[in-house]
Amino acid sequence: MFSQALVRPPSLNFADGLTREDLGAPDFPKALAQHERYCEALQRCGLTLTRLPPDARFPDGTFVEDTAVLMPNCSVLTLPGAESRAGEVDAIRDALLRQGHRLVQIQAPGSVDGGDICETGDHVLIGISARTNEEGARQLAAFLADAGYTSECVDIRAIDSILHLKSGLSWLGDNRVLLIEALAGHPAFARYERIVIDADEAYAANAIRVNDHVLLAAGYPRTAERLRQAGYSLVELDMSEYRKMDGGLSCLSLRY
Ligand code: CIR
Repeated sequence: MFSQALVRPPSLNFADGLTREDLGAPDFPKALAQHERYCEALQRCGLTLTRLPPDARFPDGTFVEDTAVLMPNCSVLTLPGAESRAGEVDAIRDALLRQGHRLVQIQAPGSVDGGDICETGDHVLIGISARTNEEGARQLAAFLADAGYTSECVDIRAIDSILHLKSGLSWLGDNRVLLIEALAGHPAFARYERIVIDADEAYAANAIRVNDHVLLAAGYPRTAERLRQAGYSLVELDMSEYRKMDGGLSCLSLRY
Protein backbone atom coordinates (compact mmCIF):
# COMPACT_ATOMS: atom_id res chain seq x y z
CA MET A 1 0.00 0.00 0.00
CA PHE A 2 1.15 3.54 -0.70
CA SER A 3 0.46 6.31 1.79
CA GLN A 4 2.20 9.28 0.17
CA ALA A 5 3.01 10.87 -3.14
CA LEU A 6 5.29 13.67 -4.19
CA VAL A 7 4.10 15.86 -7.07
CA ARG A 8 5.15 19.07 -8.75
CA PRO A 9 2.82 21.05 -11.01
CA PRO A 10 4.17 22.06 -14.43
CA SER A 11 6.03 25.35 -14.72
CA LEU A 12 4.83 28.08 -17.10
CA ASN A 13 7.47 27.03 -19.65
CA PHE A 14 6.34 23.38 -19.59
CA ALA A 15 6.13 23.50 -23.42
CA ASP A 16 9.93 23.97 -23.59
CA GLY A 17 10.52 20.46 -22.22
CA LEU A 18 11.78 17.50 -24.21
CA THR A 19 9.43 15.56 -26.43
CA ARG A 20 9.56 13.15 -29.35
CA GLU A 21 5.83 13.47 -29.95
CA ASP A 22 4.44 15.58 -32.76
CA LEU A 23 1.10 16.46 -31.21
CA GLY A 24 1.51 20.24 -30.94
CA ALA A 25 2.34 22.44 -27.95
CA PRO A 26 0.59 21.73 -24.65
CA ASP A 27 -2.04 24.18 -23.42
CA PHE A 28 -0.76 25.40 -20.07
CA PRO A 29 -4.06 26.14 -18.24
CA LYS A 30 -5.36 22.76 -19.42
CA ALA A 31 -2.18 21.02 -18.22
CA LEU A 32 -2.56 22.66 -14.81
CA ALA A 33 -6.19 21.59 -14.56
CA GLN A 34 -5.28 18.02 -15.57
CA HIS A 35 -2.56 18.02 -12.93
CA GLU A 36 -5.06 19.11 -10.30
CA ARG A 37 -7.46 16.29 -11.28
CA TYR A 38 -4.51 13.89 -11.06
CA CYS A 39 -3.68 15.10 -7.53
CA GLU A 40 -7.31 14.71 -6.50
CA ALA A 41 -7.30 11.15 -7.84
CA LEU A 42 -4.22 10.25 -5.80
CA GLN A 43 -5.90 11.70 -2.71
CA ARG A 44 -9.00 9.65 -3.48
CA CYS A 45 -6.74 6.58 -3.45
CA GLY A 46 -5.77 7.50 0.12
CA LEU A 47 -2.45 9.28 -0.47
CA THR A 48 -1.15 12.36 1.34
CA LEU A 49 0.54 14.68 -1.13
CA THR A 50 3.75 16.65 -0.90
CA ARG A 51 3.54 19.39 -3.51
CA LEU A 52 6.81 20.95 -4.63
CA PRO A 53 6.66 24.38 -6.27
CA PRO A 54 7.25 24.50 -10.03
CA ASP A 55 10.74 25.57 -11.10
CA ALA A 56 11.16 27.20 -14.51
CA ARG A 57 14.79 26.06 -14.72
CA PHE A 58 13.35 22.60 -15.38
CA PRO A 59 10.49 22.55 -17.90
CA ASP A 60 10.29 18.74 -17.51
CA GLY A 61 10.31 18.99 -13.71
CA THR A 62 6.66 18.00 -13.38
CA PHE A 63 7.72 14.45 -14.38
CA VAL A 64 9.05 13.78 -10.88
CA GLU A 65 9.00 10.01 -11.28
CA ASP A 66 12.25 10.14 -13.22
CA THR A 67 14.26 11.53 -10.28
CA ALA A 68 13.98 8.68 -7.79
CA VAL A 69 13.22 5.00 -7.27
CA LEU A 70 11.38 4.55 -4.00
CA MET A 71 10.94 1.03 -2.69
CA PRO A 72 9.72 0.11 0.80
CA ASN A 73 13.30 -0.78 1.87
CA CYS A 74 15.38 1.40 -0.41
CA SER A 75 15.31 5.01 -1.65
CA VAL A 76 17.50 5.77 -4.66
CA LEU A 77 18.01 9.18 -6.22
CA THR A 78 18.60 8.76 -9.92
CA LEU A 79 20.76 10.66 -12.37
CA PRO A 80 18.35 11.36 -15.26
CA GLY A 81 19.78 10.57 -18.66
CA ALA A 82 18.84 13.87 -20.32
CA GLU A 83 21.34 16.58 -19.41
CA SER A 84 18.63 19.24 -19.07
CA ARG A 85 16.96 17.14 -16.36
CA ALA A 86 19.88 16.18 -14.13
CA GLY A 87 19.37 19.20 -11.82
CA GLU A 88 15.78 18.18 -11.05
CA VAL A 89 17.12 15.72 -8.50
CA ASP A 90 18.25 18.44 -6.04
CA ALA A 91 14.76 19.56 -4.98
CA ILE A 92 13.62 15.94 -4.71
CA ARG A 93 16.63 15.09 -2.54
CA ASP A 94 15.78 17.95 -0.16
CA ALA A 95 12.13 16.97 0.04
CA LEU A 96 12.88 13.28 0.67
CA LEU A 97 15.56 14.06 3.27
CA ARG A 98 13.06 16.28 5.11
CA GLN A 99 10.77 13.25 5.25
CA GLY A 100 13.48 11.06 6.74
CA HIS A 101 14.42 8.93 3.71
CA ARG A 102 17.93 7.46 3.79
CA LEU A 103 19.11 8.06 0.27
CA VAL A 104 21.68 6.53 -2.05
CA GLN A 105 22.35 7.98 -5.48
CA ILE A 106 23.23 6.87 -9.00
CA GLN A 107 26.57 8.36 -10.05
CA ALA A 108 27.95 9.28 -13.48
CA PRO A 109 28.72 7.70 -15.88
CA GLY A 110 25.60 5.82 -14.78
CA SER A 111 22.23 7.28 -15.72
CA VAL A 112 18.76 6.16 -14.69
CA ASP A 113 15.30 7.63 -15.33
CA GLY A 114 12.68 6.42 -12.86
CA GLY A 115 10.31 5.88 -15.79
CA ASP A 116 12.46 2.90 -16.77
CA ILE A 117 12.08 1.20 -13.41
CA CYS A 118 9.10 -1.06 -12.83
CA GLU A 119 8.65 -2.48 -9.36
CA THR A 120 6.77 -5.79 -9.30
CA GLY A 121 6.73 -6.67 -5.62
CA ASP A 122 10.22 -7.86 -4.64
CA HIS A 123 11.43 -8.06 -8.24
CA VAL A 124 12.36 -4.97 -10.21
CA LEU A 125 12.49 -4.62 -14.00
CA ILE A 126 15.07 -2.12 -15.25
CA GLY A 127 14.62 -0.76 -18.75
CA ILE A 128 17.78 -0.04 -20.70
CA SER A 129 16.81 2.90 -22.87
CA ALA A 130 18.08 6.14 -24.37
CA ARG A 131 17.94 7.50 -20.79
CA THR A 132 18.95 4.57 -18.56
CA ASN A 133 22.32 3.06 -19.40
CA GLU A 134 23.91 -0.24 -18.42
CA GLU A 135 26.14 1.35 -15.80
CA GLY A 136 23.13 3.05 -14.17
CA ALA A 137 21.30 -0.27 -14.21
CA ARG A 138 24.30 -1.98 -12.59
CA GLN A 139 24.45 0.59 -9.78
CA LEU A 140 20.71 0.42 -9.21
CA ALA A 141 20.69 -3.40 -9.20
CA ALA A 142 23.41 -3.34 -6.53
CA PHE A 143 21.43 -0.91 -4.32
CA LEU A 144 18.33 -3.06 -4.76
CA ALA A 145 20.20 -6.30 -3.99
CA ASP A 146 21.56 -4.76 -0.75
CA ALA A 147 17.96 -4.04 0.24
CA GLY A 148 16.80 -7.59 -0.55
CA TYR A 149 15.27 -7.09 -4.02
CA THR A 150 16.04 -9.01 -7.20
CA SER A 151 16.14 -7.27 -10.57
CA GLU A 152 16.67 -7.84 -14.26
CA CYS A 153 17.18 -5.67 -17.32
CA VAL A 154 14.83 -5.26 -20.26
CA ASP A 155 16.48 -3.64 -23.26
CA ILE A 156 13.94 -1.37 -24.96
CA ARG A 157 16.34 0.48 -27.25
CA ALA A 158 14.94 -1.23 -30.34
CA ILE A 159 11.34 -0.28 -29.48
CA ASP A 160 10.99 3.19 -31.01
CA SER A 161 7.44 3.75 -29.82
CA ILE A 162 8.36 4.10 -26.14
CA LEU A 163 10.59 6.55 -24.31
CA HIS A 164 10.76 4.59 -21.06
CA LEU A 165 10.01 1.01 -20.07
CA LYS A 166 6.90 2.14 -18.23
CA SER A 167 5.66 4.02 -21.31
CA GLY A 168 4.70 0.50 -22.41
CA LEU A 169 4.24 -1.37 -19.15
CA SER A 170 2.38 -1.15 -15.84
CA TRP A 171 2.45 -3.33 -12.77
CA LEU A 172 -1.09 -4.05 -11.68
CA GLY A 173 -0.31 -6.12 -8.59
CA ASP A 174 -1.74 -9.65 -8.28
CA ASN A 175 1.18 -10.93 -10.44
CA ARG A 176 -0.31 -9.07 -13.40
CA VAL A 177 1.14 -6.60 -15.89
CA LEU A 178 -0.48 -4.43 -18.54
CA LEU A 179 1.79 -4.02 -21.54
CA ILE A 180 2.19 -3.27 -25.23
CA GLU A 181 2.57 -6.03 -27.77
CA ALA A 182 6.22 -5.17 -28.47
CA LEU A 183 7.09 -6.09 -24.87
CA ALA A 184 4.72 -8.99 -24.36
CA GLY A 185 7.02 -11.69 -25.77
CA HIS A 186 10.08 -10.64 -23.75
CA PRO A 187 11.21 -13.45 -21.41
CA ALA A 188 11.22 -11.05 -18.44
CA PHE A 189 7.41 -11.05 -18.53
CA ALA A 190 6.91 -14.82 -18.79
CA ARG A 191 6.41 -15.07 -15.02
CA TYR A 192 3.44 -12.65 -15.03
CA GLU A 193 -0.13 -12.82 -16.17
CA ARG A 194 -0.14 -10.41 -19.11
CA ILE A 195 -2.88 -8.08 -20.31
CA VAL A 196 -1.74 -7.04 -23.78
CA ILE A 197 -3.00 -3.72 -25.09
CA ASP A 198 -4.33 -3.21 -28.62
CA ALA A 199 -1.86 -1.33 -30.84
CA ASP A 200 -4.16 1.69 -31.25
CA GLU A 201 -4.50 2.04 -27.46
CA ALA A 202 -0.77 1.80 -26.70
CA TYR A 203 -0.64 5.06 -24.70
CA ALA A 204 -2.94 3.46 -22.10
CA ALA A 205 -0.11 1.07 -21.14
CA ASN A 206 1.20 3.72 -18.76
CA ALA A 207 -1.33 3.21 -15.98
CA ILE A 208 -0.76 3.10 -12.23
CA ARG A 209 -2.13 0.84 -9.55
CA VAL A 210 -2.61 2.97 -6.45
CA ASN A 211 -3.97 0.93 -3.57
CA ASP A 212 -7.54 -0.07 -4.46
CA HIS A 213 -7.70 1.73 -7.80
CA VAL A 214 -6.01 1.79 -11.19
CA LEU A 215 -5.48 5.22 -12.72
CA LEU A 216 -5.85 4.96 -16.49
CA ALA A 217 -5.61 7.57 -19.25
CA ALA A 218 -9.09 8.50 -20.49
CA GLY A 219 -10.06 7.62 -24.06
CA TYR A 220 -8.98 3.97 -24.28
CA PRO A 221 -12.27 2.06 -23.99
CA ARG A 222 -11.05 -1.43 -24.83
CA THR A 223 -8.24 -1.30 -22.28
CA ALA A 224 -10.65 0.14 -19.71
CA GLU A 225 -13.11 -2.67 -20.36
CA ARG A 226 -10.41 -5.32 -20.08
CA LEU A 227 -9.23 -3.92 -16.75
CA ARG A 228 -12.78 -3.71 -15.41
CA GLN A 229 -13.34 -7.32 -16.41
CA ALA A 230 -10.18 -8.25 -14.51
CA GLY A 231 -11.82 -6.69 -11.44
CA TYR A 232 -10.07 -3.32 -11.17
CA SER A 233 -11.75 -0.14 -10.04
CA LEU A 234 -10.68 2.53 -12.55
CA VAL A 235 -10.14 6.25 -12.29
CA GLU A 236 -9.84 7.61 -15.83
CA LEU A 237 -7.96 10.86 -16.28
CA ASP A 238 -7.49 13.14 -19.26
CA MET A 239 -3.75 13.21 -19.97
CA SER A 240 -3.78 14.96 -23.34
CA GLU A 241 -1.37 17.79 -22.46
CA TYR A 242 1.19 15.45 -20.83
CA ARG A 243 1.05 13.05 -23.75
CA LYS A 244 2.21 15.93 -25.97
CA MET A 245 5.36 16.07 -23.82
CA ASP A 246 5.96 12.29 -23.88
CA GLY A 247 4.66 11.84 -20.35
CA GLY A 248 1.96 9.76 -18.75
CA LEU A 249 0.28 8.93 -15.47
CA SER A 250 3.22 7.28 -13.73
CA CYS A 251 5.61 10.16 -14.54
CA LEU A 252 3.66 12.77 -12.59
CA SER A 253 4.29 11.40 -9.12
CA LEU A 254 6.57 9.47 -6.84
CA ARG A 255 4.44 7.10 -4.81
CA TYR A 256 5.64 5.56 -1.56
C1 CIR B 1 11.17 13.77 -21.05
O1 CIR B 1 11.35 13.58 -22.26
O2 CIR B 1 12.05 13.52 -20.22
C2 CIR B 1 9.85 14.33 -20.58
N1 CIR B 1 9.33 15.25 -21.52
C3 CIR B 1 8.85 13.22 -20.37
C4 CIR B 1 9.26 12.30 -19.24
C5 CIR B 1 8.23 11.25 -18.98
N2 CIR B 1 8.56 10.51 -17.81
C6 CIR B 1 8.25 9.23 -17.62
O3 CIR B 1 7.78 8.55 -18.52
N3 CIR B 1 8.58 8.71 -16.45
